Amino acid sequence: TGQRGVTIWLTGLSASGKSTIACALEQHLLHLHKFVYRLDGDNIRFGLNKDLGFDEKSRNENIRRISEVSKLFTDSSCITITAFISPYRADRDLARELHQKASLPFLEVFIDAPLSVVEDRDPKGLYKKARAGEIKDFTGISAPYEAPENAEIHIKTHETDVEGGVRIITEYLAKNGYV
Ligand code: GGZ
Repeated sequence: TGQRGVTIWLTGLSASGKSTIACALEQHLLHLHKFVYRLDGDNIRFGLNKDLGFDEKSRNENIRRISEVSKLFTDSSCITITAFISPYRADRDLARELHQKASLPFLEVFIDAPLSVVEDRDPKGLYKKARAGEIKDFTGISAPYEAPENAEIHIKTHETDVEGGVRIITEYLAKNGYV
């Protein structure tokens, strides 16, 4: 098809909107008949990475494996969308480096919303549990989130709706010749 692979790496807090935007972006690209695949907690943390938890070392390993898998998908000329908190800058930098070494394009997308906003959304009640000490090492509450400083794309989900977020990404893809 002449399609060029690219990894679109979404990072952000729980309930920031990563999965929602990833799904909507995937649908949009499928409608354009693109070869696209989405990696998220549902197909990774219950399978390949079901041995991993949420302490720092486990998250490092979670992201390392996802980086390697996304690299393989993208090498097969797939548009690969990943939706993981990926809270550590060093882990995201490693993901980028793995792609760069293989001459594969990598786009970091910061799905940004203030903690107060995501805590207010709290769709699964996880923030409430984390505040109550029922979940330990919870990102934003009792574990760090290191915000990107040089992401290619920055989407503020408290100011932009899902379609707007998808448009920001697809316009970037078009402008840079990926679609
Ligand atoms: C953060 C947690 C935790 C802890 C369970 N900290 O909003 P969700 O529920 O559906 O998505 C979150 C998901 C985060 O997994 P990731 O693989 O994206 O994390 S990382 O990239 O940091 O490895 C959340 C749920 O798992 N969850 N415990 N302690 N999120």
